[in-house]
Amino acid sequence: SVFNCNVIDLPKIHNRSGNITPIHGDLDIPFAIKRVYYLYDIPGGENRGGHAHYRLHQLLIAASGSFDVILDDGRMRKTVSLNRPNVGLLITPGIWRDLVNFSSGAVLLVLASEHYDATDYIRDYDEFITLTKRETNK
Ligand code: T46
Repeated sequence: SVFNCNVIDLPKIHNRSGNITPIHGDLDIPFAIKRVYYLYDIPGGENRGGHAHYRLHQLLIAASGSFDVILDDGRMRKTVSLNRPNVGLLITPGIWRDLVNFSSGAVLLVLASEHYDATDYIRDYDEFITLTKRETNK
């Protein structure tokens, strides 16, 4: 559920010449990292996301700038604002996400537990709701 999608404080090594945030899979975050990708050059007013995943675990980081993540488990919604490079949002499988309000120059860094797999996406919201209902009735 959205209750399992928590914000994680990441390590920060600070000195007068700036900061470093190292992230170790399985240590700083609860999954091994198989893929890294980042979204950038997002035109003003554009939204991303609009899907859920069957298996993928992800950590979303605002490496630069800011954006809002609307999480939806089929029962409840919660919105998380990301705006610091040493904070990550964990998204567990089965959560619909919409990414909105990107600041200009925002960079969204994603650490992912699986390689890219187009069949892992649920891109139809009605289908997502049907699947979450089936899940709760088990
Ligand atoms: C997510 C949010 C935060 C690939 O070929 N390989 C990849 O690793 C990715 C991530 C995407 N693609 C292709 C698939 C589409 O043809 O890139 C195109 C755009 O992908 P999508 O419409 O899924 O983009 P977003 O920004 O809506 O979603 C992406 C991730 O797909 C998704 O897992 O959680 O970023």
